Amino acid sequence: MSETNQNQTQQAQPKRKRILSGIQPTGTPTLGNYVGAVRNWALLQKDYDCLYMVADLHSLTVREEPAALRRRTRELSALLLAAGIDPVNSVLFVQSHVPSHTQLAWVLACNTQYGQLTRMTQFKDKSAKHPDNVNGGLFTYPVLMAADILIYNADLVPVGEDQTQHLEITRDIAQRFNNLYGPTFTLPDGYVPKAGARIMSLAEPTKKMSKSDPNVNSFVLMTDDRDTIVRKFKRAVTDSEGSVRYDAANKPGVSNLMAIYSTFTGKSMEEIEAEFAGKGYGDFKLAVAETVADALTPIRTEYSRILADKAYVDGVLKDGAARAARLADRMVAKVYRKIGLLQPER
Ligand code: ATP
Ligand code: LTN
Repeated sequence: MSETNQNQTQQAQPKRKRILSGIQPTGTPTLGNYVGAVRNWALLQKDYDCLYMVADLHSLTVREEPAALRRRTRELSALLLAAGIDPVNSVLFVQSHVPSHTQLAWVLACNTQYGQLTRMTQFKDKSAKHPDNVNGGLFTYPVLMAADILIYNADLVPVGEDQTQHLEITRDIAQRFNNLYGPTFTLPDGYVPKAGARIMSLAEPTKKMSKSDPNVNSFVLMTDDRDTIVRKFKRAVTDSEGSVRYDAANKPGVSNLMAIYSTFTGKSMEEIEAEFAGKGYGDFKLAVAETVADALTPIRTEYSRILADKAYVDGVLKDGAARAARLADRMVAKVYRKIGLLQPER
């Protein structure tokens, strides 16, 4: 192809939209993290330019042993690769490896109102959970998250439902900044799956399934083996009615299991009700467990293989950080210029 033709072809192709998302290395990801976020991260790679990040700085808001944090950061990276994140076409990196995120976070913090931050439900929840460590990082957490997103001009942010408030504040911060200093940031949209955006705890189905829950029976981990998955689903809290029927308000346990089953099989709630009509919870729980185990087993196998090659994982992260930093550094320089920070001599 001649150079002119090539240029024309390139011009004809619309620019692909950009995605950024992150996950904290606070424990092994659960089925909730998978269905609400990670699975979509892998699927969306086909149509978007994607950056995926292990949010290690965000995880500092909860106290953790340094050695465990280091180990979990590498493990989570390996698990994301095992779940289908393609490190060549997407960018996989660790948040702290790209220092400009924290540089932008400071500027954004100076453009975010105290009152706005006090309204964040995650801040209220986490403060209640860790009353001995209500630190400044927990309070400014959404500002760093806004920086993660805005620094790449991300168009779309795939997350579970619990993060929608953080996306709203991100748009707010971006809008306010653009009004003050001229068009700078893209206003990002959330990508929250229709089904599975809020998988509930198996032990207390009115609470969200969370990887930092102290009760190991409350979650299924992405790395659990088949026997463990079956055991956890068998123990899942249901109700005494004995019929598989969707009613989130009155039958939260059964409805949660139906939602999980639906996201993996594509079946509607009506189809699931028909499938298990006249059958007990035992059969239903086993079917859900087997379906989940079928989906997670290949990821678990791939995870062990990838994690054994530490040099490979570290190499991916090094390459990812370099590619991310090229974009992020440029945005910070632009923001610094716009707000009037004197440019240093180069
Ligand atoms: P922690 O328990 O440490 O608060 P977490 O399990 O909530 O962690 P995060 O790292 O905060 O996990 O979240 C990673 C992604 O997974 C986010 O997009 C979040 O919205 C999504 N997610 C978390 N829990 C669930 C859930 N129960 N159902 C659906 N999506 C979820
Ligand atoms: N707060 C998110 C993790 C996170 C994130 C991000 C998600 C940190 N930075 C940027 C999307 C975009 C959470 O899942 N708790």
